[in-house]
Amino acid sequence: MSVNAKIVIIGCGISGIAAAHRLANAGFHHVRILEATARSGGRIKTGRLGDNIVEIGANWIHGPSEENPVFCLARQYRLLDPDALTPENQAMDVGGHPPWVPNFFSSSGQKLNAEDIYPAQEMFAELMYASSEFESQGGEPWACVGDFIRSEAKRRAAEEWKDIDATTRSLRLCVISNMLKLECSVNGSHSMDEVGLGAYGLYKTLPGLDCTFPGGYEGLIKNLMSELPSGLVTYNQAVRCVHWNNTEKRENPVTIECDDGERIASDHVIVTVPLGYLKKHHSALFCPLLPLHKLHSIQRLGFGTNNKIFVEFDSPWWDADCEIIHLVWEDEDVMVDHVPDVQTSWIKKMCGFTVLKPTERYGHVLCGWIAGHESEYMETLSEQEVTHTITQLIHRFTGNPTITPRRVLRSQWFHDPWTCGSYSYPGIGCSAQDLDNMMEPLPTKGSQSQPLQVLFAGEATHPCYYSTVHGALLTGWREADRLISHYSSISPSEPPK
Ligand code: 6YU
Repeated sequence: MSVNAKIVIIGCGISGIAAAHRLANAGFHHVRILEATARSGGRIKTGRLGDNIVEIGANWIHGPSEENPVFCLARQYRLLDPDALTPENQAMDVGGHPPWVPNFFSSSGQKLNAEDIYPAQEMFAELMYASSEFESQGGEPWACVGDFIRSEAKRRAAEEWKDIDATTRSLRLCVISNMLKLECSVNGSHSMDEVGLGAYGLYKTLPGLDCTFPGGYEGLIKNLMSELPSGLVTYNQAVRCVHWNNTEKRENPVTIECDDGERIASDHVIVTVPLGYLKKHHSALFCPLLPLHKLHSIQRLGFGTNNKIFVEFDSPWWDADCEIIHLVWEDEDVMVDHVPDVQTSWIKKMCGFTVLKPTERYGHVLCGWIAGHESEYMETLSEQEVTHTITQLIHRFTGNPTITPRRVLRSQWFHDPWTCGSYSYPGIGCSAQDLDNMMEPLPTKGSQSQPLQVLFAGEATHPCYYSTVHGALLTGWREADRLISHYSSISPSEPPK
């Protein structure tokens, strides 16, 4: 197939790249990507901390197995460690929660006994599993995941832990607060009170134990980019407005207006800007405005902030086999996942650290996780202030005032003007219909205008893999396929312009 239709893709993240790849391979000659920044990859961003490679954005391949296109591409490009390729690794089904070896530290400087904590971890895991079991049909007992977890944990604690001493029971409830904060990071939400219970089960996991890219996630982007025709991407070219349904002209019904004033006439545009950007700029980005049902779905879906704070040490203060460090505040037995005063106690939102492994590759580097408005506030502080607060935190939780981080590096996704947060989650009142609305092309069905003028891709448009790289990639392919089948259905005697 050789097609002359003019297609503009807004955004050079994985979804935009995937769409361009598919279209170029199908014989579309006039495909352009317009990217606001100077780089490809979007929320896939590999950085450096001293000699170490660290991921500022996406970290893992979630569910690395045959069904995961990111895993298949990474394998094809030889970007993975042998461990990740084994059939055993691919077959492990952990339901999105890898069984990491934990260390628990408390705010009074104690390393906690795993046996005291385990029942709280187990109860929390059961309640998270139960949260994903509700249908989006209004039958759920609470509107949000946070209320469901708190009320069930309270009820079960009173029943199941009634015979244990008050101190241990209180500590277990504090552990539940820690787990709620961790879930805020996983979901990219400010609080689990903002995550809808009815739609929580829409997210689907794939088998396979999550793995990383030893040479950095951006290796995937570099390989894909090397297979695109050169000059296809224009960098530092932000789009200001998509003028669609341009009724004067039947040819090129879409005009893309860029920040620098350039106007590009096209037949189709694939919009891949993040949901955070869309929430903030939708009214300026589309002329005419988006239909109301689409706008309401953009508003109902959640898009919060999850940031990382990398900290390097000369030597470890955690166990050799430890993979995750939980920080348990002993004054949080009321099961809270956000702090009362962001400016003075933002650090209490940090749920803990994952340990970068293997040690031979990374040395002693931890990745701290902090979500929500506390995370957004952290972004406004200087690197010195963040380093100082992290150092105080570690002194407090280890009881060792001599530990000094060698280097610190944090991400700042909320203040990235082209992302405005980290990734999407189902907000309160969301349903599968909202994700359908997100991906619906414009003009909507039934309109007399030229079809498929504006198409939508990006992680927030995937019906069950939203918030992931594989979800984003699949949406790019989906929208490319939509155009490919549209042009395949036009008879050769009536070639497109
Ligand atoms: C994953 C992971 N991961 C951590 C952190 C982040 C994300 N994700 P892009 O934004 O990439 O591209 C859009 C482009 O558009 C961009 O380049 C812009 O500059 C450009 N643009 C914007 N406006 C423009 C304009 N006006 N004009 C021109 N250009 C414009 N995913 O698989 N594994 O470990 C993580 C993580 C800190 C920030 C992640 C992870 C999410 C992915 O990074 C993300 O989905 C994709 O990269 C998005 O690609 P895209 O093309 O759509 O947009 C049970 C249950 C719970 C449910 N949740 C499960 C949790 C799973 C998510 N886990 C994430 C965890 C981490 C740690």
